[in-house]
Amino acid sequence: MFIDLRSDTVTLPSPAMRAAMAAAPLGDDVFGEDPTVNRLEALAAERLGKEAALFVASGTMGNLVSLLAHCGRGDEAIMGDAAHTYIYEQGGAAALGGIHPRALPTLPDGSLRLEDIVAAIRSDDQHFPISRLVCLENTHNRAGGAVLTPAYTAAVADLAHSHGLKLHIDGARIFHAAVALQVEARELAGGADSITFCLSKGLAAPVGSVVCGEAGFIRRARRARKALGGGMRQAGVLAAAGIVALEEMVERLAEDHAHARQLAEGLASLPGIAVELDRVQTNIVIFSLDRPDLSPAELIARLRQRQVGLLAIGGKRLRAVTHYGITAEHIAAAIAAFAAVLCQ
Ligand code: TLP
Repeated sequence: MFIDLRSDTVTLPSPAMRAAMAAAPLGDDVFGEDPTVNRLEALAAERLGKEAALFVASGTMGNLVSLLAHCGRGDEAIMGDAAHTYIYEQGGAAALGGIHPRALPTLPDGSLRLEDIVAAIRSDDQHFPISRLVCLENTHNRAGGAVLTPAYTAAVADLAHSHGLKLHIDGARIFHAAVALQVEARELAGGADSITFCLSKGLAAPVGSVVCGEAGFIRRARRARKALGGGMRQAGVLAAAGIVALEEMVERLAEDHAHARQLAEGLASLPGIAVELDRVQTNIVIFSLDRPDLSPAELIARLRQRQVGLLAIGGKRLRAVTHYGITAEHIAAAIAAFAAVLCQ
């Protein structure tokens, strides 16, 4: 069996999801008439403590419609230089929305310095774009799944609001953060004006993400979704799996976190591998390979021959992600495969 640690996006729907998809009552969601989409949106809004929600095709679409709903052309969005929105979304907000990204250093724990945010907010001067939005990411992908606390998020929200800016959270893995911190997801979304989370990563639904925020914001995001071609008609067939994801798949994320720790500790003992164990807080393990005789690409190729999948994320860094379908036995087998490659 292939032990696929490349991403939690590879998860397959559970039997309960397949059954719910087959049985879901459907309608035309662009008319607002798909009862299953409506149920998912109400459930998501309630879980995130927001007024309303919008089902979208992907995390990328969720972030993009959020930025389009908050910002106009020529407005500026402040974000980390390691943020998914900055690195991995094709610059969509700039390309499609004319939104100028202002990148600040992302700290190793996934946060932005409050002083850096304040310093980046533009004064009222015709030379400058208008600062409109701050974006955070929780958990932080390139910071190895690090979590941002409710206190930090509230501090950024207060700061943004006191300068007339909004706060968006890319919460693709917000439920991982909630489980790791043992808080409700709504506490992590507290002061944010919008939050996107993904159903199709650790929560194992086959497709989709949800954007949550106040009703007027969601109306604007819905318009943006339609313009992007994201009006999905009988989307309840997908939303049904999302409902199961929210109701049945959140608590089990603790297993994925335990497996990530098991993997990180196993890797830390191998020659040429460096893992910062403190940074392994959820289901992502980022480590570096420092061996003159082996490049990250070669390590990946050799592990693939041994039925283990990983991703290279630049330089000497590699990433492994645990998820639904990966067991403690798979992790033990993966560590044995690493040992066979690195110690031969
Ligand atoms: N991340 C993917 C890749 O794009 C890197 C992964 O394998 O981790 N926000 C965050 C924090 C994400 O990690 C991702 C996906 C997204 C947004 C985008 O979600 P999708 O892939 O649904 O567009």
